[in-house]
Amino acid sequence: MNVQAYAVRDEQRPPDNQLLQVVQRGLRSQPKRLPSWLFYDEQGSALFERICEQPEYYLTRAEIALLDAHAGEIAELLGPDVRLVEYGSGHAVKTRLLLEHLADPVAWVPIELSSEALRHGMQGMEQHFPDLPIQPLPVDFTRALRLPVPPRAPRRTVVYFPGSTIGNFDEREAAQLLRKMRSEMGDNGGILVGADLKKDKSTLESAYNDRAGVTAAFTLNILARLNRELGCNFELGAFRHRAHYNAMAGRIETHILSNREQRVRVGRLQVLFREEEAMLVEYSCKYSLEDFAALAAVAGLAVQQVWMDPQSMFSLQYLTR
Ligand code: AVI
Repeated sequence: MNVQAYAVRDEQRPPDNQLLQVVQRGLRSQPKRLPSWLFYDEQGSALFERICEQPEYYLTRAEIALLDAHAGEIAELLGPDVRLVEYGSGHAVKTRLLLEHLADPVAWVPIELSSEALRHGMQGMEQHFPDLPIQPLPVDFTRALRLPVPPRAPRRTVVYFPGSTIGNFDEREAAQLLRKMRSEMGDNGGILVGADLKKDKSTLESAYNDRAGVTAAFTLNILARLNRELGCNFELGAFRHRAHYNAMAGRIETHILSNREQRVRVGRLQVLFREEEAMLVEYSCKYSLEDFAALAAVAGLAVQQVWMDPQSMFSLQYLTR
């Protein structure tokens, strides 16, 4: 899926030459934190693909089951002549399930920063829907967008944001992002967004601590990436992954922990890690239906319809003005 993501708190994805400054700033702050878009280099994106196949990571399977069961009904609600603008389209597997049911879509606008993932997603789509106009945008969807002029006037623009990637933003950022989508979709438009649901702690923690250790490798790949791209000297064996569910905040919080006191070179900076010091790298927020309706309301949106998979693990929500 190669999802490109996504800020932890205030960090914004920087131009490449600012990577060092962003990392240094995060490692100077107390507590230390790093932005979660750092997960998604080529290796990290491949690891995320593998996470989606792990038996404990129910999110992807649940969302696909949901689309299998309800895509026809969803398409009916969206109506004909839709322009589908997809945030973080990646390989766009789920999009195909939806497009199979959409009547006369005007265009698919995949927004994806990774050119490799964008190409892959477009190839698959061209094969399945040779007549579908595709208008790719190789940009960061968190930034202001200039949508391409559609080939014909759509009846409505729908922003599609699957995968519960919205959960990787904190509340303030998520509301900001929904507000941005609201202005992009226009008066008659809508937002179709995947939102993972609150559930028992053990199911949630297992999903982010799979037995095969793929999620742990995904997390530690951030340090490997900093070694590769910034010439840091993180010793991967001296750190570990920890994902725990903060029930009060309703989110999985993923940290990288230092196994011992150690110093690491980050550019000209020598960063001291204390034994057991934790560095925040990701939030994965989980919602009740009420939580999500409240979040939508902050962004000036109302939930029109909610679909869930047969086990009620995951939701797809249609928001309008
Ligand atoms: C992309 N995003 C929705 C994933 C999630 O579940 O928060 C990223 C992830 N992190 C660890 N496992 C998966």
